[in-house]
Order: sequence, then C-alpha cells, then structure tokens
Amino acid sequence: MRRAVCPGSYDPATNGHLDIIVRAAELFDEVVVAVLVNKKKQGLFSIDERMDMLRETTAKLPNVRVDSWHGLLVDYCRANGIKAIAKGLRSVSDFDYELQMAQMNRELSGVETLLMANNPAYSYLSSSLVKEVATYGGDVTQMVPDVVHKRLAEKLARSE
Ligand code: COD
Repeated sequence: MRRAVCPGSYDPATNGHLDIIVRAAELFDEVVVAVLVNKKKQGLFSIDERMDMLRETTAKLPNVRVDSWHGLLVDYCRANGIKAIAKGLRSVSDFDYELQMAQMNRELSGVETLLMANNPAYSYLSSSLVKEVATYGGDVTQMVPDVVHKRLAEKLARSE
C-alpha cells in the first residue's frame, strides 16, 4: 500500500491545506493528515480541536485519516511504515525552507518528500494570517472550511 503523510500545525486548517490533502489522496492509497506540535508556534486551538476540525473537513475522503504526533516527523513515518511526505508550496520563500526540511528528513530516514505546487488561488493563505484577520473581525469565510469558520468564531467570541 502506498501511504503518505500530510504534516502540519493545522492551527487551524485552511482551504490551502485542504487542496493539498485532496490532491495527495488522489495519488496515494492512504493519506494520514498528521497534526504535529510546532514548538515555535503559539497555538490557538488544542491538538484535539485541530484534529476534530480536520476529521470533519476530510470526512468525505475515504482514504484519509487524521492523527497527531509529538516529536520528529521521520519517527512518525518510521513507526507507521510511511515512505512519503506530501506538502504544498506557496512561494519561493516556502521552497527554501521546505527543501531544507525535505533534505534533512531524507538524510535522517530515507523518507521522500513530494512538494506540490499549490493552487494559486490559495497562495496568500496561512493559518497565522487567517487567525489575525479573524481576530480583528475580518471575513475569512472563503479561506477556510465551514467547520473551521464556525469554530474560529466561537473561539474568538469566548476570548473577548
Ligand atoms: N497552500 C498550499 N499548501 C499549504 C498552504 C497553502 N495556502 N498553507 C500551508 N500549506 C502546506 C505546506 O506544505 C506546509 O508545509 C503544510 O501545509 C503545513 O502548514 P502549517 O502552517 O499548518 O504547518 P507548519 O509549517 O507549522 O508545519 C511544520 C511541520 C510541523 C510540518 C514541521 O515543523 C515538522 O515536521 N515538525 C516536526 C518536528 C520535525 O520533524 N522537525 C524536523 C524537520 S526537518
């Protein structure tokens, strides 16, 4: 079985993330969307909340499942027999960092990284910007899945 992981912080998932997950699911027998804890990023949603939103968003994709991991991505791949990492590329600045991580991950474990050119309609999208815009009352309806939009509004209303 050809299996890939789509790793990320997903705090929260955007339509850009979803586009990459859908396209990876067309290429692999099974895709695991893995929520990894990025210690450098302050989280708005808990890992469980992020996983719930991802599960709801990917419910119609039969070969996609959602998981989480604390630690090195390559250790997750080893533990789960995964040989490929599937990611999206938004820009040249993404490329520099993604290339470095792909080389590091291959050096550490032999796992290959597939970098997919993103849909240009989503090039400007990042979880951080979506959170910032939503925090100041901006409309992010077209940028995130419906469930994320709803949970963002609830979360921000509670923090007021
Ligand atoms: N369009 C297309 N793709 C997108 C978009 C968009 N608008 N936004 C994000 N993506 C894709 C990118 O491929 C990105 O890599 C991925 O989604 C995840 O994005 P985020 O922002 O949710 O997650 P990051 O960038 O915080 O995730 C970084 C990882 C958690 C993947 C990384 O830090 C990691 O692997 N951490 C585990 C520890 C580890 O192994 N470290 C060593 C790495 S060499």
